[in-house]
Order: sequence, then structure tokens, then C-alpha cells
Amino acid sequence: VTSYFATWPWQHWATKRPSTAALSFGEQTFSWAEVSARVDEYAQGLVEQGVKRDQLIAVVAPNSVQVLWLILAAIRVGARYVGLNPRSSRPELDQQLDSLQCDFIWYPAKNEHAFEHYARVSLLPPQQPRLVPVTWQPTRPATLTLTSGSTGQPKAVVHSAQSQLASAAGLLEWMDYGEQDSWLLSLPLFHISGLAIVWRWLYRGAGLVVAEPAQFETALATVTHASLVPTQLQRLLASQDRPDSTSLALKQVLLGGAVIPVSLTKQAEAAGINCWCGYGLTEMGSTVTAKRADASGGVGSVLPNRDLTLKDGEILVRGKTQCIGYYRNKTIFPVADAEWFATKDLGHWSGEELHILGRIDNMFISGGENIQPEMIEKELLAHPGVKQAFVLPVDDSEYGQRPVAVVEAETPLDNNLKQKLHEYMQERVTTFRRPVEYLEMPDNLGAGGIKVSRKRLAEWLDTQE
Ligand code: 4YB
Repeated sequence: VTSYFATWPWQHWATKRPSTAALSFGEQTFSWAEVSARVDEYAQGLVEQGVKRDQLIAVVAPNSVQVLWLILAAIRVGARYVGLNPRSSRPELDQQLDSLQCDFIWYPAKNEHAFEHYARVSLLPPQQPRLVPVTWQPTRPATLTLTSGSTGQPKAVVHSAQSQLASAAGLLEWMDYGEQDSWLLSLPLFHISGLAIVWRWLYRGAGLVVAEPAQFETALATVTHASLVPTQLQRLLASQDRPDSTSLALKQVLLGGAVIPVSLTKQAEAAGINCWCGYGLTEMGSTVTAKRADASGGVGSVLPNRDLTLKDGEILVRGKTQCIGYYRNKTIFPVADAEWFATKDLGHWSGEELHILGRIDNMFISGGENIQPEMIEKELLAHPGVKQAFVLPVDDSEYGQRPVAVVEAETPLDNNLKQKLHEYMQERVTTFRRPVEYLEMPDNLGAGGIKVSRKRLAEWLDTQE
């Protein structure tokens, strides 16, 4: 196994380009020499609080520079980081923490919740490193990322620095991210898409910008790169229409996590933003396939360091970017018995390009016909008035189940718009695939996290008559 660095990546860059700007947050900028020194100082603080090799530090917090320091310092002392979504409900957080059995926890000083069962760790004021003996071992477990399939308990996916650097290296063979460029930490560090930004930064020795959520839009105007889920890009483009909006420096945007409408990338490209469309998953350290956006709705071809094949329509993956395993009962279990990891995503090739059809477990049957909700959603998303669309099954005495659409539109979903959508779909999908009803997306389910949870949408749908 070739290793990308002979030492900690930040130390590598501190030697190679000590005074180059590496990390910006608020008004402050750190050079690589400063980043490297600071990581050692915070690592010393962790050692003094008793953090040891292989121990697990859970972080329940939105993105901040403190969380970034913690991750780097944890890795520096040979410990492991796991991020939890601070917007999860208290019972969900309790359950996740309980099953992780973490050794330490970190959350912001002023927090609505306290977690008394766990030893709280802090970022002690920087101190002279004395006791940090661990050496760079790129294949040891470094990060855990929770990922929930459409049902069930989230799984904790374990990655090493090596697998995540392999992911970064492969993507950056295709996408430019130069020393002078800066990538905004635009997605959460408790999700693989946020962590992947950190590893690309470390791999390339370029710039990283961390912004508090309130400064997000301002920060987007100053960076060259960002990773966005499609709804974030949609909001960004809408805000650009405002007369008071600042012009963007953004050169490249990496999109992923959900269906990327061609209309969206077209609009962004017209605004001067180069869009990259990606398909990825936590187990593969984010992006697996990618392409520069074009007129087709596919997700491009397979990046270096990953392999992908189709079996009975299902996407199987493997390669150097694959995780070490799932973490359960303080043990790491392999993700698959087989050589390939089965994604539960359905895909097909169109020439060299992969297209995603949807998730196997989203499929349902209506009057004996298979319905893949994503197929119907794609048509709805192509309607200019539709911002988000989800199709879910509702029980039906005659058909077993029938499709219902939950929609977020540019304007309120009144009877007039419902009728228009109905007519629009009449021309595009066969009878049994046409939604029998259109419902407005509830506010609390549409925004917020990385992804709209189909499970929560289905629970909400159950409460509707
Ligand atoms: C898709 C999909 C697609 C994933 N079409 N379904 O760094 C990145 O790659 C990145 C950049 C911007 C935004 C997100 C990312 C990601 O990491 C996305 C990775 C991700 O979403 N991982 S996940 O484990 O939370 O979910 C994986 C699932 O998401 C896949 O199995 C698919 O079902 C779905 N998905 N990209 C359609 N382009």
C-alpha cells in the first residue's frame, strides 16, 4: 500500500509551504506552519485530559473551527472522531451515543442539552506539546460517520486517513483545486460530504474556509470551491437574484447526495459556476462517480481509486476509498461478506456514463406494477415551478399501494397548481405512475439537514387523512 504522506499531512505542508495561507475563519487566517503547530498544541490538551490511542470522541455540534481542530487533534493522538447531527432529537442522540459507547464527548459550551453520562472533553488553551508520542499511521481508524439507510438504526462507518486521502486524490485528478484556491466547509462534519472537504484540503495543501452558519452566504462569496447538495445550490442561485447580493468568486461546485436536476446545473453554469455532478456514499468516503455537468442527467464515470459494477441493476462498489468497516459494540465489522459492497442503489450505463434510477428499498408495487419513486420525482423536478419532490406509497384497497407526491413549489401548492402538475404529469408518465394526490412539503421536513428523510416524510404522511 502506497502512503500519500510520510508524516501528518499538516506537518508535510508546514515543511513544504510554511507561510502559505491554509485555514481561514472569521477574520483570522492560519498558515500551514500555524495550523501544524496548533494541532500539536490541542493534541497536548487532549493527552492531558486522558485521551488515548483508539479512544472515541463524539462531537455533537454544528460546524465550527473548534470542531475542525478537535478532529485534527484527535487524529493526531491516535484517537477517533465521530460527529452527531446536533439537530437530531434528544432520544435519537441518546440512542446513538449509547450504541457508540464513546469515551469522551464534546459539545458547545452553551448548549440546550447536556450529556452527563459521558466524560466531557475540551479544547484546552494551546499549550506546549510535550507528551504526544503517536506517529503517523495512515491506515488506523480515524473517523466514524453515521449513515442511516432509509430505515433502521444508523450505522457507524469507519474510515482511515488512507481511505479518505485516496478518495481526495482520485477526485482531484479530475477536478482542479490549486494551492491558491479555497474550499468552503459547506457541509456538516458529521456527514461524509463535510469530512471529504477536509481530506481534499489536507491532500492538496490548498485553502479551507470555515464559516459559522450565520456567515455562510457571505463566505460563499469569497471562496473558489464549495460542495453543495442540490437544494443549497438552488437557494444560492435564488439569492443571487436579489439586488443587494454580492458577486460570487465561486469557480467550482461539487454537487451530490441526491438527484441533481439538469435545469439546476444549467442555471448555475449560466451564472459562471462550473458544476460537477457526483454520486457517492459514506462507505466509499463520498464521491464514487463524477463529471462536469452537461445536458444529460447522469452522474458521470468512475473516479480513480474506485471500482464499480452493476449486478441485476444494482450498483456494487469497492476500491481504495472503501471504509474499514462498521463500528458496533466497540468492534469493527466488515461492511460486506463479498468482494463488492452492494449499495442498494439501482443504476444503468448509458455508454460510459452511470445513471442512478433510485434506491431498491424505495420501490413499491401498485396494482402489480413496480414503481420506482425516483423516476416520477425526476419528471416532477423537471417542472420549472417545482423545487423539491418526493413520491411515497399510500395504502389503497384496490391497488395495494398508490403514489402520492409531496412537493415544495416556487408558489403555494393551491388547487390551480395541483391541476397544472396533474396535467403536466399526464403527458409524461403512464397512468399507474401518476401521483393520485399532491401535498405541500411540511416546512420542518424540507429544510435543515443534508437530506430529506423519506422515513420521516412517510411518518408525516401517515398522520394526514
Ligand atoms: C444519490 C446521488 C446522486 C448520492 N443521485 N442519488 O463530496 C461529495 O461527494 C458530495 C458533494 C456534495 C454533496 C454531497 C456529497 C456527498 O458526499 C454525498 C454522499 C452521500 O450522500 N452519502 S450518504 O451515505 O449519505 O448517502 C448515499 C446515498 O445517497 C446513495 O446510496 C444514493 O442513494 C444517494 N445519492 N448521490 C441520486 N447524485
